[in-house]
Amino acid sequence: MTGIPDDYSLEIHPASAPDYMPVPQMLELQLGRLRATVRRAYQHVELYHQRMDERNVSPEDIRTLDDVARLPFTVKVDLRDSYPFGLFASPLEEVVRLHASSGTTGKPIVVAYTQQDLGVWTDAMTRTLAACGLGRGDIIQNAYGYGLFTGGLGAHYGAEALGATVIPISGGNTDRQIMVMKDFRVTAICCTPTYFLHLLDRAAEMGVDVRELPLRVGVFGAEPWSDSLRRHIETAGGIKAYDIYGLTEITGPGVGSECRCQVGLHVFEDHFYPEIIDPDTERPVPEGEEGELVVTTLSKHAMPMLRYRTRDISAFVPGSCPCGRTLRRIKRISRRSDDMFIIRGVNVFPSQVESALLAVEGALPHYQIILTREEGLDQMEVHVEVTPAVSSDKVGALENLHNKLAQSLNQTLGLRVAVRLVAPQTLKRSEGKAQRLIDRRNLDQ
Ligand code: DLL
Repeated sequence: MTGIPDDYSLEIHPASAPDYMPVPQMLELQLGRLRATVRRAYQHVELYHQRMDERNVSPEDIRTLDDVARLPFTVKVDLRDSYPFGLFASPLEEVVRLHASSGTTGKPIVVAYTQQDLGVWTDAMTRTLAACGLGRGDIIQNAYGYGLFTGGLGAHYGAEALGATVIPISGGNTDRQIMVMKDFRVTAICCTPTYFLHLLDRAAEMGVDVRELPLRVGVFGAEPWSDSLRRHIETAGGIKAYDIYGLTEITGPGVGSECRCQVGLHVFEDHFYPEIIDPDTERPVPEGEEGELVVTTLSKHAMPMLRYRTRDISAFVPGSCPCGRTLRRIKRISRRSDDMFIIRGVNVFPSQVESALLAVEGALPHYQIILTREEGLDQMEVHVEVTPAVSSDKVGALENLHNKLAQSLNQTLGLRVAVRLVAPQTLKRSEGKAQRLIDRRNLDQ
C-alpha cells in the first residue's frame, strides 16, 4: 500500500516519494531524526545545552514524538543574541553557505548550511515545485530575489534538480521580466504574489495579455495573501496560483507547499516537524484550531532549530488530501502574532525602523509608518518628527537630515523607503500604545 492514487502515479517525481510515505513509517523516521537532532543540538550548541539543562531534559529523554513538548522553544531574539555564528552546530569549515534575514533591530539574523543541508533544502524545493505540477520541460522564471534572501537560490536549486529549465532573472526590472516571459515561452513563474500583480499591471500597459502566453503556473509565497487574491491572479493571469511557505530560520522556502488540490500546504515533515500551539499557554491546540506554527528541523546539521516559534498563525487541516500525499497540511498563513510586516517580500519590524531613525541625530522618537499599495506594488512611507532646533534651521539642515534618515533606513531594512519630515508635535500622540503602523494595503486585491 503506497497510498498513491493510480491516476497520479504517472506524474510523481522520484524526489516526491516521501510525500506519500505510509504514516507509521513517517512517524518512525521523524522520531529517529528528532533524536539525532536533539543530540546534535545539545552537544554542539551552548544555548540548547543550557536551556535543556535548565529544564532537566537530556537527549535520552526524547523517546517518543510527544516528548518534543519537553524541549525548549527557540525565538528570533535567540538568533539576534547569538549573532552572527553562535547557534552553529558545525565548524565553519563544514559550512558552505550563509543566508540572512531581518532581525528585530539593526542587525540581520544569520543562518548556515552544510553541503548536506543544501541537499535537504534542494530536496524540499524539488518536492515543492513538483507539488505545484511542474517538471521536466517546464521553463521556470525565477523572480525571487537572489542574494541573502533565501527565495532566489532556494527555488533555483529546486528547479534545476527537478529537471526544469530555470531562468535566474531575480527580482525587479519589470519590463525585462515581461519580455523574457514572452520570448522564452515561460511556463511557470516564482515570485511574491504582489510582484506578480505588478507584472500583470505592467504587462497590460505594454499591450501584453499574459493569458495568451504559455505561462500556466505561479509559485507564490514569502508574504501573506488571500484566497480572493488567488482567484483574481488566476483569472487575470490565466494560470494556477500555488502558495508556498518557508522561513530563513528553518531553511528558506520549502517548508510547506500546496498541491494541485489547493486546500492547505503540505509540510515536508520528514525534514520539518510542525506543531500548532496556543501562543499564550504554549500548549498544542486541537486539530483544526488556529494557533502559532512551531517548527523543529529534523535533518539540518549546521543549524538545527528546536521548536522555533515562527509567529505565523495557521492551523492543521483535518483529514486526508485527495492528492494522496500523507504529509499533514497547514492552512495558509493568515497573519502573524507579532508586529512584523512584509513589504515587497522584505520582512520589516517596526523596531528596526525605530533603531534606524534613532541612529540619526536630530530625529525625535516620534514616527509613523504608512503602508499603501500602488499599481500592485507595496509602498512604505515613514513620517518623522524633527526636533524644534532642526525645524527652525535652514532648509539645508532639513534636507541633510532627510537624506541621512533615508540612508539609514535603506541600510537597515535593505529597502528603499520614502521619508517625510514633519514639524514638531504634529503626529498624533496616543494615550496608550502608540500607533506606529498604518496599513492601508488591502490584502484582498
Ligand atoms: O520568505 C522564504 C520564502 C521565500 C518563502 C520564497 C516562500 C517563498 P523569510 O524572508 O525569512 O523567508 O520570511 C519568512 O515570511 O515567517 C512568514 O511570516 C512569511 N511568509 C513566507 N511564506 C509565506 C506564505 C521567506 N506563503 C516569513 N504566506 C514567514 C504567508 C509567508 N506568509
